[in-house]
Amino acid sequence: MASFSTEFDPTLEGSLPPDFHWGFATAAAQIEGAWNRDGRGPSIWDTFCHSGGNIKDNTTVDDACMSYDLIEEDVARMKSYGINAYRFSLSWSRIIPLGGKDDPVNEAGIAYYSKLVDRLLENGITPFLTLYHWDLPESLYRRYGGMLNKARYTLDFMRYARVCFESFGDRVKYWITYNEPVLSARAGYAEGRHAPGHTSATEVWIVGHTEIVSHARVCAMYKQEFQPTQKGHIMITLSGDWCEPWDQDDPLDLEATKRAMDFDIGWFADPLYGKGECDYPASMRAQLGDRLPCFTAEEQRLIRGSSEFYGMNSYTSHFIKHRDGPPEENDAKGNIVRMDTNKDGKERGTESDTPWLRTAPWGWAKLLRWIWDRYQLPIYITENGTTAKGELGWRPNSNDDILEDPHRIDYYKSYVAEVAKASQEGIVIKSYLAWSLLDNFEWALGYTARFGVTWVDFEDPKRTRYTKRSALFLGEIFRHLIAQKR
Ligand code: GBH
Repeated sequence: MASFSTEFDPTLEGSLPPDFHWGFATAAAQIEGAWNRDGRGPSIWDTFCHSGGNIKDNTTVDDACMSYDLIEEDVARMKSYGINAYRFSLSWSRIIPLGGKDDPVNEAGIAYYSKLVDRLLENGITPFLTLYHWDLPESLYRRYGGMLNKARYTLDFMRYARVCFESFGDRVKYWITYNEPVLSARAGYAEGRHAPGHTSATEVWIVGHTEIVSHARVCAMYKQEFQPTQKGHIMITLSGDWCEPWDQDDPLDLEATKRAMDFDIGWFADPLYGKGECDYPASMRAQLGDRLPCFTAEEQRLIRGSSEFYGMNSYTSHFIKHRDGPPEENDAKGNIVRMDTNKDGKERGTESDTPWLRTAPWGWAKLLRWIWDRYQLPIYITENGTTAKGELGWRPNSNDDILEDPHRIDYYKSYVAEVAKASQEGIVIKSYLAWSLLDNFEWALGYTARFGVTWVDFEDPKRTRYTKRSALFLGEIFRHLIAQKR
């Protein structure tokens, strides 16, 4: 299998602009390891893993992919894949071990990320930095309940952000405040699947409110104090998949579908980017009543327009059925059921190795247009990718063995083609960052879901990496799609 280029659609050649960013995304807790080294303090994910029973394969993030130790090797690998952008997250408790605004800064943590940023830039790779990808410092959770305390948390988050802007902002021009705030609030505080493992009907809405308000305050601070000299950009990354009614002719399914997208996307996107008053979607107010906090006038002004671009993570598409009867007490999805087929038996897509995820580019194409029409600002795709069956049991035959992953190649080929087509239509898309550079710690699923374009040997104390074919495929297709600078 020497080259894929013969398979590429000639009508899409050069459809992406010369300054298009393509590359991979990762997150600190999922890859770094070195959880207690060089002064790092614990995060709620360390505690969640160590307390046992929360992770499918009973593993921890203690060592993960050992990326803390292997950055030279990993950057060399990125370079060999031909990427021009890399999105990673900072471990707050590596930078400020106790997390708080008056707590000491850990210079070793700053030095680590500073070196990573330098290595990327030396290799022509633009860094995208996420401030918060779910790993709250454990001590803030203990002190005052973390995000449950908006006033105290926000001051601590702002100070952490300030340290990051001061330390890296001379070189880093793309900042992401939160990764998928819906997910960290919902899975962590309503469903209990993620740290800190709460199952509450009220906390999830408080945590979400803290996230959006603290995001907006950090954006205001960045724009006022740093952007004039550093000339970077700031945004938030939202998750969300396209939803389609299970029964097109059932008004209850039509409503449920709209509700599903309100709860998954509109919860944050409407206040941030919507028209009219800055508020949560009406369908959420209807279901949740006064469990959903209200914005003050000052918060409304800060939130609307705070994020400069639409940061977008999406993986699949769903058919949505209404649920009969009232929602479960801690429902945070809009009282719906997700289905793999619609009423006529149409499948949403080919299975991956992960039940929630199917290859469904038809919905991704619709979602790109929906976001563009509804929120009208440039889109940065910050995550998209899949697992593939058979990779858990794979073993390399030699050091340079390549894992053939046709399922992932088909996925990427179809999703990236939709990005190119949307771009030809005039939808402004600025980046495509695939999830993920490496197989890594998939939260509650531990190491049992491999999303990487690089296979990692988790039984090997050195965490040896092996290339998957899809890494090379992506390089080739983006060389075909990105127009040459003239
Ligand atoms: C992203 O989350 C994360 O940012 C990243 O850290 C993660 O590794 C990656 O994607 C792959 O999962 O209710 O059982 O149907 C993805 C968010 C996770 C949202 C699965 C929808 C559905 C689970 N998605 N979730 S279920």
